[in-house]
Amino acid sequence: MDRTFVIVKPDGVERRLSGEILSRLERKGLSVVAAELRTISRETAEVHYGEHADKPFFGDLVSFITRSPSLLLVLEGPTETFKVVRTLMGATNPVDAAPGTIRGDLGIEMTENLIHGSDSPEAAKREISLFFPGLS
Ligand code: IDP
Ligand code: MG
Repeated sequence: MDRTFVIVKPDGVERRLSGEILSRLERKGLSVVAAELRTISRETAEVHYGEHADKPFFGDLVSFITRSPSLLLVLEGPTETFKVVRTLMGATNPVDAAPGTIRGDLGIEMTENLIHGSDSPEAAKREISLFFPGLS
């Protein structure tokens, strides 16, 4: 089985959409391997979003992702799980995200786009280790 890492971001939990979002991922055929409601620390957020450290929105991004609890998920499916999740998520900017996707159906603003999903198998491995170091 193939695993990826997902975050229902603070806006999704605050809006009580964590069940809706997890339900969409489960209905697609993915299984929950690990789940935790956790307020992400600033240190972890800075490592997680390290690729964006030089972007003008980095400070706001770290403040946003740490502002209240997120639902952290490790999900498993038969193949290309990261891509399955990315397809269900929709485009980064919810304004551009297709109807039927999580961001397309549930969001409007780029800074409050509900969900993170690893963007490659390598990122999935790295992010699972960062957030769930004890997971075998
Ligand atoms: P992704 O979440 O679809 O993988 P990334 O490009 O990796 O998109 O960006 C990470 C997160 O940073 C996005 O989900 C979004 O919340 C935020 N972000 C990306 N680009 C911008 C921007 O131009 N302005 C503000 N926030 C942004
Ligand atoms: Mg990304």
